[in-house]
Amino acid sequence: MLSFFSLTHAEHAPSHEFFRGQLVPCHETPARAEQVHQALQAAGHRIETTGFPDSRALLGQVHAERYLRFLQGAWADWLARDPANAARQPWPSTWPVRTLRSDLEPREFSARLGLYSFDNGTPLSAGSWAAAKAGCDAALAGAQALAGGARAAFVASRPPGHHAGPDFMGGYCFLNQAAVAAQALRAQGHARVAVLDVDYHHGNGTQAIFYARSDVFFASLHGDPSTEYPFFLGHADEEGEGEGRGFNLNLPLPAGTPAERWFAALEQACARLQALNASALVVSLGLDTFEGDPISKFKLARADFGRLGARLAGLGLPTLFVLEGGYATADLGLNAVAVLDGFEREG
Ligand code: OKS
Ligand code: ZN
Repeated sequence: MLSFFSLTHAEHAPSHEFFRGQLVPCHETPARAEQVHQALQAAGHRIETTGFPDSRALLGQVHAERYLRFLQGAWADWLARDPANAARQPWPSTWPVRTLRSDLEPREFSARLGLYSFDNGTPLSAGSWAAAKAGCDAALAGAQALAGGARAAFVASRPPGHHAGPDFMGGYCFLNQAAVAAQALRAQGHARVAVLDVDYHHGNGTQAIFYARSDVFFASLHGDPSTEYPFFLGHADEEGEGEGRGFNLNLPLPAGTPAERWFAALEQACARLQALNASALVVSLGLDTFEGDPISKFKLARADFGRLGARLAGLGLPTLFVLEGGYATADLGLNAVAVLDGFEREG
């Protein structure tokens, strides 16, 4: 399968994250993308690494301009505060929850970081904007490949994107590559695009971006937010609002869910997206549903990823896979290839 991958991903390389209140080495590392890259090459998939189109205009359609301005300038602002910050990671200090105001942007850097974050688990480094933006450019290149007649393509970018919402970062995500891809497919003339999120974690950012829209259907299978990150979105009663009512489907599953139950939920999502006549599919391909994932609790095995690819090929839609989470780094590339090979065997 034709794959798109920007080496710029490596410029996003923070060292530590807050994880359940402790400062620990990052789970989301450059080695992840390198593993995927190597596995794609070893399996004979064609990989494009340069010459991607500029996704800036599309970014303005899925993210707020003031958020994009903040993120693009964030590292320079952090350094302007103190040159010694080059060797430090910034963290948000205060979040505008509930009764606090979020219409104004404070001048203080850590407060602005809080305004545009929903957690303290999304470390920023010098090249975070460049890496995330390059991932969106790769996503646009993937969408254009579909317009050019490709049956499917894979965007192997990092950092991931599905927790990034209209004006916030979170969960290792800054810019929402899957949303950019869906928006690009809409602009190509697909009247309804489906985004199917199979990452272990609910794609709260993607849901938020499209919640009031009927032209992009969002469906997600994920760990039940009553115990699993991101905790504050992803329940079954979130069905969309206004024009978007009926175009959001959440299928939360308990931690420990085995493959058969997971595939039954996948059938529900597939049935809905077919009933809604989606003509193109974006798959937020998180591979942290793997039984060996260190931070997640579903039980999919390598062979299940092949079955997933084959099932999605059966939908018969132009399909763009976009890499999201997955932290069993040594297995990540083989799991990704299993999905793509399963798709190509069936398609
Ligand atoms: C750190 C964040 C904890 C979980 C992040 C999950 C990232 C992910 N406080 N999303 O799909 O894989
Ligand atoms: Zn995840």
